[in-house]
Amino acid sequence: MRRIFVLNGPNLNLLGTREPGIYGTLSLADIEERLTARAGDRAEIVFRQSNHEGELVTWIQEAGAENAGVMLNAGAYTHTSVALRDAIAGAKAETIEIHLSNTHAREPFRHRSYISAVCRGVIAGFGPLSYELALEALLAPEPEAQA
Ligand code: CA2
Repeated sequence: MRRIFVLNGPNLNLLGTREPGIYGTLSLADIEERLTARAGDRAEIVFRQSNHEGELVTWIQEAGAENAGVMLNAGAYTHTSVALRDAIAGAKAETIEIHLSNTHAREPFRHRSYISAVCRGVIAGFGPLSYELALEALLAPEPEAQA
């Protein structure tokens, strides 16, 4: 079964406790549960969160080594991290950048992503549904394989 690493960056462990107007009321554990249920027997979900940039880099490398898919909500590192960008580019794991909020509708410093250019695609602004949409994108057949 295909493995999909769902990697969450800094402060996302606080989801559901503060800022519900921006990030909703679900906790990260709730999102994991919904995603795992949606994946069913289509994929094994490996769901992790870290507040440390280097740990996220290590997990991207791990996903790349086993040819797994990656869904990455890099949190604030999205807007700062050359290290994450290099890890994604080097690992060659198919990676989708995800965000709960629409970062382009927020402060200007959130409009720039260091990682978008090395990701397969970006899904932002749909709350927890962003995670589920990214899962469907990763599991969808390649366009040329569609009927
Ligand atoms: O919208 C997203 O998913 C973000 O990646 C969330 C990051 C933010 O820095 C990005 O610009 C967009 C922040 C996650 C912090 O989450 C919190 C949740 C509850 C309370 C405080 C922070």
